[in-house]
Amino acid sequence: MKNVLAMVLAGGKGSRLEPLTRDRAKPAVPFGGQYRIIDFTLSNCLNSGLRQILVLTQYKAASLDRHINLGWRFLNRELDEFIDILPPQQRIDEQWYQGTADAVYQNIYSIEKSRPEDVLILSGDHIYKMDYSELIREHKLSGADVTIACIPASLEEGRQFGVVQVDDRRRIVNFQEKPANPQPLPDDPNRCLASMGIYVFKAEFLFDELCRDATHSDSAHDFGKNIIPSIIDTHLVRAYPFHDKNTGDSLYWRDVGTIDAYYEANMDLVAVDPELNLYDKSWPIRTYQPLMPPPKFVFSQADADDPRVGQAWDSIICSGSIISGGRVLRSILSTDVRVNSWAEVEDSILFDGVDVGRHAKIRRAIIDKGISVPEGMEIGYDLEADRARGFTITESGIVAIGKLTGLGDLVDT
Ligand code: ADQ
Ligand code: ADP
Repeated sequence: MKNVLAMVLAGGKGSRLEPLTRDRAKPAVPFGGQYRIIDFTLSNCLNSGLRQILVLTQYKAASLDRHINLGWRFLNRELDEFIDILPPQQRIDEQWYQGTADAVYQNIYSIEKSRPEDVLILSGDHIYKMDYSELIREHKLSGADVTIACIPASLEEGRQFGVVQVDDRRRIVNFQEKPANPQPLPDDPNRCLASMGIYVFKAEFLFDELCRDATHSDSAHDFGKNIIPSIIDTHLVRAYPFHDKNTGDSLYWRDVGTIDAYYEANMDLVAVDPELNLYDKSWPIRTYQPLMPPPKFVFSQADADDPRVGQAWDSIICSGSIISGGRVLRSILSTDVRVNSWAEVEDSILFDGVDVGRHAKIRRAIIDKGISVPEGMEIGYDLEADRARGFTITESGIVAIGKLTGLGDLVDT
């Protein structure tokens, strides 16, 4: 792994995750209580033995920047190990990045500095566990110019991805970016083979291709749209089948690109037997954790007729949170959350510092950082009323409440 440089593209806007991406880039969106989405890709890098990692930021990077600075600064530069953030200020020309290839091209000097043999290009947008060292080993052994990690997807999903066709030695013979009619797999008419946007390039080849593409004014300077399709016929581009570190048949790789997908992926974690195991010591997911006291559950027995319970069932409760006389069911509570007496929280995701007032009831909601829910307010029970309050309601009826400008208190109307 010593000669491999990993580049994590972390500049995506994540517009479909609004309002959670109103003030932060998609890779910085909190996940599973104490993580941010990018923690999965960075942990995969570390667990795979990669020690030279560049993170390319662009859109609303302040919170991502802070998270990486606080939680991911432990590698030793004296040993030539680093996780560095490359903000767009260091670009070659004055333009804002165009496509993903442009983002890498603009940082070509930073890449060349570490003289890699191969460059692994990753996205900071996905939740999954993958050992990149197997992909890199196969890439080196096969002598491919580029190796692309691929996963079977439904034809419907295929329209959002790069779709590949391979020959019997897994050479990619056709690549179409987001095709209207994805071509199915030969042995499965309902599924196609999708690019995960994970590429290993021979470094020299990558530099040549980026420089060539930069001179084409009609190019969108994007790996999926331009670079990959243009080299299929002339170079050896191979597909690598994704293996999940969790073993078993299910291939866990989630784009969490919409609020509904994000909600489902979080809710999977509180299932009795989640598809994504965060407790696997052989594949730890690291993050930044603020110093907080342990979570606490307070149950008042002062009055036998008073049903004030401080309990949580089938839930993830992070440090610093206090459930004091409230009830929490199938939910994820991030750090420093308060659930006060007689309040009820069900099937919901509460970010850092959310305070749920007495008698408030919350169901199927996502509530962003620091919001105080006033006493007695109901969220997720009358969706029309929630919409009228300005909350986002998704197709499947999840209520998402973004950070507020101003006081941070919801006003009960
Ligand atoms: P898309 O999903 O459309 O397709 P894209 O928008 O190109 O992905 O973003 C890829 C990654 O780069 C994301 O992590 C995003 O955050 C980041 N990114 C985008 N623009 C950036 C910029 N200017 N600077 C820094 N980072 C940036 C791609 C491929 C498909 C493939 C899917 C798999 O094009 O072929 O199937 O990923 O998800
Ligand atoms: P995160 O919630 O992801 O931890 P931060 O609280 O660090 O993010 O905020 C990220 C960036 O967004 C910061 O630059 C901050 O100043 C800005 N920001 C946070 N909340 C708001 C808001 N309500 N309106 C405008 N900008 C905000």
